[in-house]
Amino acid sequence: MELWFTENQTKDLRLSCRITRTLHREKTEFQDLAVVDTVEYGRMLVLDGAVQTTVRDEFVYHEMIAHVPMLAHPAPEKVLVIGGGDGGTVREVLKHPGVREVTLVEIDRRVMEVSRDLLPETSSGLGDPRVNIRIEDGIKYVKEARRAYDVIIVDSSDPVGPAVGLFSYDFYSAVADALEEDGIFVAQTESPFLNQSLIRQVYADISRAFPIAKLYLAPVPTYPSGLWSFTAGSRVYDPAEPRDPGGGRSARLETRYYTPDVHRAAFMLPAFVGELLRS
Ligand code: SPD
Repeated sequence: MELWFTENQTKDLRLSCRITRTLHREKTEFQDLAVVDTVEYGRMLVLDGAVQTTVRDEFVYHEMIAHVPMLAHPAPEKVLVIGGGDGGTVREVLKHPGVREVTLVEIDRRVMEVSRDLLPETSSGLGDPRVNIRIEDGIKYVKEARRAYDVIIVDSSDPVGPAVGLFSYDFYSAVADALEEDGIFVAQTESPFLNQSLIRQVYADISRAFPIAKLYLAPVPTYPSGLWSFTAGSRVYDPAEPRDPGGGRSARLETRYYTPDVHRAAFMLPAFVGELLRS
């Protein structure tokens, strides 16, 4: 008998992966949580039916959401990650030796607990002494922080359920206040093929909250359409430029996707995406 997991990516589009087993399934306080073993992409974390991360392609997403802001800032020491309870973004942030403290704010304790049990490669940084884990609402947390972080990364799920408020001008403006004057913010901002009106709105809102707003792209095969966007906001540094004189910082990073050239190239947008941001 064949077993398949199917994500309804839109009402007219599905991604199906053959699975060998379901390791975990529960209804948490916030969402439906599952972990399955797929044949093509390895172990997969699924929230409310949507793929969050797979062992085989997670490096692209986590390296690009973490190293772009971390390298665009000249010396990040204090980092806040909102969402990302699987730990993949924290693992990448910790690769920067100058980091003194990473605060991870995850609303759903079970995402973190299950990831620690079943996704050991992804969650490997969560026990690091520099990591401070808070199980609470990221929106509330950010509203109470002032000039506290060099980098803020929003590694959220899609804008449904608990993540809706993370895609709003009010939230981006609170993020701007929570950052140091020269801090950098990045959020995952969905698919340029399938979520065009959302991307337009998010880009407009981030541009209102920050003098510099830039969108960049990376391929994530298991996310809807396979092409994913991230949007960065900043008051001082250009997020598209790695601040790495002599190449020392990036040379020390162990990465499989990120390089300083990939960093710059990710901001070179295809015509239809550039058009989307101008419309
Ligand atoms: N369509 C799913 C998008 C999920 C983006 N965030 C995933 C979290 C991985 N750390």
